[in-house]
Amino acid sequence: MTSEIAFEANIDGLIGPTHSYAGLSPGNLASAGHKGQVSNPRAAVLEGLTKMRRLADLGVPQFVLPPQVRPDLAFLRVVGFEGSDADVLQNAWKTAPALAAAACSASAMWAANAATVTPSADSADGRVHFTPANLVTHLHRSLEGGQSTWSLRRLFADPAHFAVHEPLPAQPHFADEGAANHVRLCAEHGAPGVNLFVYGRSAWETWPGQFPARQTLEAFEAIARRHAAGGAVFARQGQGAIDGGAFHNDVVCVGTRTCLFHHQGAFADTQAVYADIRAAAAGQFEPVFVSVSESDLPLADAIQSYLFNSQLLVLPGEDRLVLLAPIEAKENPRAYAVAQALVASNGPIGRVDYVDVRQSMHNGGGPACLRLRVVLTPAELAATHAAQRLTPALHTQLEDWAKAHYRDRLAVEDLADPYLITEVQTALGALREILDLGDKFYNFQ
Ligand code: SUG
Repeated sequence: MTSEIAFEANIDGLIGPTHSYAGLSPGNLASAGHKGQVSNPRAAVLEGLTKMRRLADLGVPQFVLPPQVRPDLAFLRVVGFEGSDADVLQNAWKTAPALAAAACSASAMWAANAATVTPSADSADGRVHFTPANLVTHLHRSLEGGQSTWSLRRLFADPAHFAVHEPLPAQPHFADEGAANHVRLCAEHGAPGVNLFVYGRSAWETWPGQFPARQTLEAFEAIARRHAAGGAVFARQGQGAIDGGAFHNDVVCVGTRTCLFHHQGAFADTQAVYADIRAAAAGQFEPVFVSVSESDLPLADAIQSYLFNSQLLVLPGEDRLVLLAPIEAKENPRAYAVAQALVASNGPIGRVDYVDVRQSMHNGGGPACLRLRVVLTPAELAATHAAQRLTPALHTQLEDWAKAHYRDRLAVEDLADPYLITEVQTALGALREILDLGDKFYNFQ
């Protein structure tokens, strides 16, 4: 246990070269709405890098999580496709396009789904604990857990400070989507916190809605148990929120320090959630709840604008929190009015800034989806893999790398192009050097 000064580091997923719009996520309205459109992977990765650079320039420790290998030929071989790499990809697209599309998705970019994290201030053994998410609800996302585990173990390798667990058993009972459904509140980052775990269903019930409830209570109970996480509060998502397109809680809720900012419909029982958080925080801090009503911001606008899928930041030299929202929240008149009112109200949020991550937004991934938050003490920060920390020099190097290797146009049918396999492997081979990931990091030579 520690209450020494600590920082919230951001680990952003570097958007991969196969970023595309295949409409793979039922319940995610943006993904369905952009199905079949032509993507621009180069613009996507550059948008992500610009966001990372902005955070680093603001004084936030910023790290890069490398893309995973896609197309995932190992997966296609497991499900019966044989022959050369080109044969495997082309036959899969010909005879089982749903499997082929899943194998090509760049969805590991959404690092908020990479893992659930318990900082050392909250864990019984004083280490930072990670449980990579199994993401079993959607096939394309279920391919991520193994590589995410591997990747987090590279970045957080020191066992004296970090424990990167295995994902939970990969079946619906333990359906887990990681930090997208977890909010940590605290007096300050290094002090013990309240860990709010938001679930969509219990493992024993059938979800009555039209869209899947992706997170089970049992998954979060297991994670809280294995991390020995203090201050645990379990809250049920509002069914209306999931039915309206909030497939993760971070589409309608974000929290930092003492502030929980959420849509009125985020939770099944808001007053119970407030009472449980207050009880868990007693003696530590007084939580501040900022709820936005349905009349000020209808759920449909919250989901279209992604106002809540923002990064709520503690910045050096700023008294109040800064909300880094997607540009779509500025363009939606209702969301913009809410943002303006927040700042004027003299509450915990002092400024709202905007960032353009449109390529990711079109698949339902806003600024908050692209990053995994990890609270680190100075000693823990020093124990991370330094080559993955974003500096101005690394930013420039990664921009040049992306411009050299990424296409600026990718239609879904282009994913069947066997040349894409070589292109991606060449790009990732170069990235492996830039980020000093080691020869064995990727499963190709
Ligand atoms: O799981 N979209 C992702 C978006 C994840 C957003 N993350 C958070 N809310 N934290 C998903 O639905 C769409 C991919 C496609 O359709 O090609 C996708 O997987």
